[in-house]
Amino acid sequence: MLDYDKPIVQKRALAVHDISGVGKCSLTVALPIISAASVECSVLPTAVLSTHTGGFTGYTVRDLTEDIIPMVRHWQSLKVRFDAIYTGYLGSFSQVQLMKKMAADLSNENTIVLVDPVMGDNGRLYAAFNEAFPPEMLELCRVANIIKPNITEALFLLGEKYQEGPYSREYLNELLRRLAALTEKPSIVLTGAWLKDDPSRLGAATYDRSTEKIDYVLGPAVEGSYHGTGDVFGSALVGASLTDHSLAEAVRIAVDFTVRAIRLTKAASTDIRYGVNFEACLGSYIRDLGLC
Ligand code: PXL
Repeated sequence: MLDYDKPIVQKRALAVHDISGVGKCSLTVALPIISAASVECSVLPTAVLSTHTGGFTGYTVRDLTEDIIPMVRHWQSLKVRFDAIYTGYLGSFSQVQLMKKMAADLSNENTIVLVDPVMGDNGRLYAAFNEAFPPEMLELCRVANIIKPNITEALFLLGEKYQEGPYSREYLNELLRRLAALTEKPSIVLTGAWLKDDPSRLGAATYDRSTEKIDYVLGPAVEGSYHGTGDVFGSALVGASLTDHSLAEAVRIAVDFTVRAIRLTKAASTDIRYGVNFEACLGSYIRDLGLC
């Protein structure tokens, strides 16, 4: 129970994503989930779209690159600093470069910079990106404390060919080690970890930079590729990381939350383009965080 008379210093995260009006991803997911962790979720919107670009056609896009520098300058004039900076879908090279330059200006000495190098899935880049984009994204990954690629994004960062799962443990361990060598600084949370020796489960493989240890955090595998689950998982990871959980604990909480939302959505047989019913799982997420 909260003691309403006790002074609480609230943590503040900055979510840097687009707003896709319909489709449940990016900011429409980050805001409610990070807020559920009792963390203030400030936003730096990178673009406004009518829907996300995965599986819809005819969507509108308004790029907001021009607004990024003035917004950040204003926050600097107010001396605003964030406990976490969480970047996701960045629509252009210049947005990636701006975020790389600005992350330090908005950080304090303990800020967690979590970069989700959103670029593609299932072996392919999303509609807005071409092959020149991954090397730019790699530069942003190098200033992060945690990166959260899926297998497709990890292989694009490494410049390697996509492989279909399930994977051997050795393959994923090596992939993590190569990515760790390439990025030098961040811990890595690799999503879509699906093992040949345990194919009924799916989750994340983690490389903890401080210990160089690799771990697997798995839950039941649910068939189907549900849109926006990367953002649901990433947002839950940010919330858990800012509520005093270790990387391993935060990944466990985020995997459990995402799996529950996917199971509920599968049971309801809704169109996978419209995202997952994470809202119904916020109560159990808050409980897992130990907040009630
Ligand atoms: O969930 C990733 C994402 C975010 N934002 C936009 C997207 C996608 C993936 O397709 O298109 C606009």
